[in-house]
Amino acid sequence: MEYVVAAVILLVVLIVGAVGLVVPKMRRRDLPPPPTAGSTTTLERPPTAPEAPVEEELPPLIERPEPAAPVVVEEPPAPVVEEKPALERPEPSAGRLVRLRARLARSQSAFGRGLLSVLSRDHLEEEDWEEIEESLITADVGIEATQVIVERLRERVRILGTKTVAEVRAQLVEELVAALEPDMDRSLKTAPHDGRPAVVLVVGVNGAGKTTTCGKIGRVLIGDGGTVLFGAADTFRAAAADQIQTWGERVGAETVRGPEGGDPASVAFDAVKRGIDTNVDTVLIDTAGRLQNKVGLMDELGKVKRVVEKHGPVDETLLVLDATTGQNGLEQARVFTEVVDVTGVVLTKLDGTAKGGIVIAVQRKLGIPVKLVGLGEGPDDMAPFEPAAFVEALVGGDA
Ligand SMILES: Nc1nc2c(ncn2[C@@H]2O[C@H](COP(=O)(O)OP(=O)(O)OP(=O)(O)O)[C@@H](O)[C@H]2O)c(=O)[nH]1
Ligand SMILES: [Mg+2]
Repeated sequence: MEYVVAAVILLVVLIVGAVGLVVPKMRRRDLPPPPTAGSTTTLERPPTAPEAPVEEELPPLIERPEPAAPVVVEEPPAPVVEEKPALERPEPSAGRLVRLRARLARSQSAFGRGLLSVLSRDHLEEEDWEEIEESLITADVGIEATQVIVERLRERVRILGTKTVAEVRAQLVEELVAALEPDMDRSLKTAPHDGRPAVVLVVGVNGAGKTTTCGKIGRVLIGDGGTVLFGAADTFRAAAADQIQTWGERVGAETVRGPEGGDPASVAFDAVKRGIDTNVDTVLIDTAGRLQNKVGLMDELGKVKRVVEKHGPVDETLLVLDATTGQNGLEQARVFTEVVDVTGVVLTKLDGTAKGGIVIAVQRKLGIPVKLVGLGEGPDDMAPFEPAAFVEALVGGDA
């Protein structure tokens, strides 16, 4: 029995051993031969069956809903942008009188032509000088000023023995310029100082051009890079405040206004206060037109100025005179000056009159410089007053 068991075990061992030797050999035979060094090897790929396209539908990674029918999203209506008037930026004011000269010359040409025709005579007789005098008086130079000018001119012609028309004309121009006192300070005090805005008060009779002048000055100041606030101290009519406010909206200046029929002094006071608080450069106060012989209204104007001065002195009080009112302007200027101490004159509507000589009369009579001239209704039709350019335009021609 023992022999049988031993024989069986031996047989099993032999069989296992034989299998262990044969199977690895069979596997090794399946492998491709190792590449020999230096030979080019083309990798042989075992022929593979062409891959059949995977038809199988893979489940989508992200569950996507079936595309829904396009939903028309209603766009919210575009916000209504309120059309603000585009801010206007005027050109700097330098050299304006030269640009507007043609306009002045056009209206003055009658005066200039008259003078030139007299001056072109060979010899100036007594009546020729009288004619020159008349031309000047007609142009509102004023009797007194005219007499002085003509007297000086005659003297020069006599002493210098002036012969030619061009020479007499040149001398007349010189005399007129001299009569305009070219050395007077015509600068507008509109620059802020002591940490507060400059305050400009604009006064005059009805319809002289005060509101327009405020607007034009505001435009110039803003055009030159400054900031401006308007005080609508004409509380008689709502339309008056609207008028100045419109100017403000066009150039980007705030307007302080009060109730219709309210106290103009308090509106003016509030305007200056607001100007101080908002740190603007210049506050321009437009006042209601008033006749110089209405005592109550002139008192009211005095009060406007006094109340404003609680904030500090007014820097400029501009009297707006309509050039077409002629010598009557002198009386207006005298009374206004007594009430509010006018520091400068703005002569408007010079484009529509041949009476530009009023400039000379105003300055001589009152010693107040004409600082600005109005030469039209347009927003830029205003110029600093320059005596030489003005006289050239007044006399006309370039001879
Ligand atoms: N041709 C011309 N018209 C001007 C000039 N300045 C003002 N005007 C016109 O004169 C009219 C009166 O001007 P306003 O500025 O309203 O005068 P105002 O002094 O404020 O008038 P009130 O407030 O009613 O006293 C307007 O039609 C202006 O367009 C100017 O230099 N030339
Ligand atoms: Mg007005």
